[in-house]
Amino acid sequence: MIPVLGYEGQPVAVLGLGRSGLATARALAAGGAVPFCWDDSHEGRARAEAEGFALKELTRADAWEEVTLLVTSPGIPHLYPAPHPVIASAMAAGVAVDNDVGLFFRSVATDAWQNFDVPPRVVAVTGSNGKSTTAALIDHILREDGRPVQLAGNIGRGVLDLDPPGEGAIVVLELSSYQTELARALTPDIAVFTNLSPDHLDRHGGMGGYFAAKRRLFAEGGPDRAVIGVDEVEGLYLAGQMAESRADDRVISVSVARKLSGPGWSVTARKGYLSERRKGRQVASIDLREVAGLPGVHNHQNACAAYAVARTLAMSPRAIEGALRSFAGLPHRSQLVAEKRGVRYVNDSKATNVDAASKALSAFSRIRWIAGGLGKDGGVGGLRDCLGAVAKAYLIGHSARDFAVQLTDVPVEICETMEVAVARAAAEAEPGEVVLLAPAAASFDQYSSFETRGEHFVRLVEALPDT
Ligand code: UMA
Repeated sequence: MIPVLGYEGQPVAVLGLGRSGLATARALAAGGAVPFCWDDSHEGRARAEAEGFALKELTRADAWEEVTLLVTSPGIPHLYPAPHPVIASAMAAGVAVDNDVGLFFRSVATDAWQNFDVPPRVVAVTGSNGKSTTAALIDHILREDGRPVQLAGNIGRGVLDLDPPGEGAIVVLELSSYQTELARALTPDIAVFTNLSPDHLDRHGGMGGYFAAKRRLFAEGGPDRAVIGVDEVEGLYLAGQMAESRADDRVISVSVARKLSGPGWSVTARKGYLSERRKGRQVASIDLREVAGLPGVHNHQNACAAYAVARTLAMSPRAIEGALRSFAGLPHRSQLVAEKRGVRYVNDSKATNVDAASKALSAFSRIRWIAGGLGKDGGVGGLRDCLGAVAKAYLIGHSARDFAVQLTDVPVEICETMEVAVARAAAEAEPGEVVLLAPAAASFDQYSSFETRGEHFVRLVEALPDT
């Protein structure tokens, strides 16, 4: 763990006792602070008590008299749609509010770093889509190169849970807008912005607030190097703001929509070919079409961003290419589960909305599509232009009938359950086709999470006959 520095002997309140909150309480205690914990749920409080942490009812009016700092968890609203009452009362009492990410950046560099020839570096990845895959891919590429690397953040491990980085180490963080908006310190050496599309707008007061939260990673005077997806206007604007001139190689621009010319540094992917350009010349290229773990244009964007980071860290294009080929993908995100009787089975259970499902559907040329669950506003209406590769849709869950009404251009079958959908799709699929779980809906009507839905799909596929 990374002991939190700067609060020795001081009382610090911790709100939310999930993964990030408990890691924070441990790291505060390790640094000599006196953590007081609170969680609205009985289970959360019980977890902290089981580890010997003191509880303090932060909802009481006199809770702040002797508290220096409140550290809160990303899932707890601090601003919109309304601050959690505990955060509101801390702010009203003039108590500083921070999160584990802010404490990480304040505490990660220690006196020991002065003795390192190569100090540790922190890579932070944000964006709307692809940030988990990009962060995991950077971790994988560097690991394959034998670098001491660790991965944490929104991807599932609290940032204060990391081991203190040693000589030449690299820390890769996936950071959500919830995390970047609140952190009081944000000083990565390399920052990555994958792309931007509407998400979590209720938590940020709209699109402007959402972009502002992510932009905080790129504050003026911030990262030594910024890798920025420029296919949306926000990324283009950010890249322009970071660069001193067109040739400034502090910014590496990434695009999967167009060829980038000019004297700057860019990594683009078009028609499956990754191309790196510097000073107006192509310096390397990679054929991504055969990289099984990264299918589709959205994954090519992730590959470009991870490639750019690895180049910044002095890896050769050929070494990066080798590592891309051995990347297995993340569970539930374009995850190739099996190939049986010439049919590939792909689990994209994380495609819980239309935007993510459209990207999954654009990645393959002939698809048996398993969709449905707890539908979102607009259902699958937004997917009408993305169905060219769909041979048939097998619909499950609460939204099955609504989706069937909307999907007028492709054959559909109401299957209700995953068992029936997998069996029917497997029976009808021809060699060369892909059976794709990309639900375009939340899982909560039939499962506790998108992970349990994806795991069920995987179990059913594994049970299918091999020949
Ligand atoms: N809680 C309260 N009051 C509230 C709300 C929650 O007390 O009003 C308590 C809950 O009872 C629970 C704790 O807060 O005990 C949960 O805190 P949390 O929701 O912040 O979850 P953590 O377990 O700390 O996980 C967080 C991230 N969760 C969220 O951002 C919602 C995890 O990202 C992250 O992996 C983890 O820290 C480690 O850094 C998850 C996520 O869903 C994967 N992220 C969102 C996304 O990807 O879309 C942003």
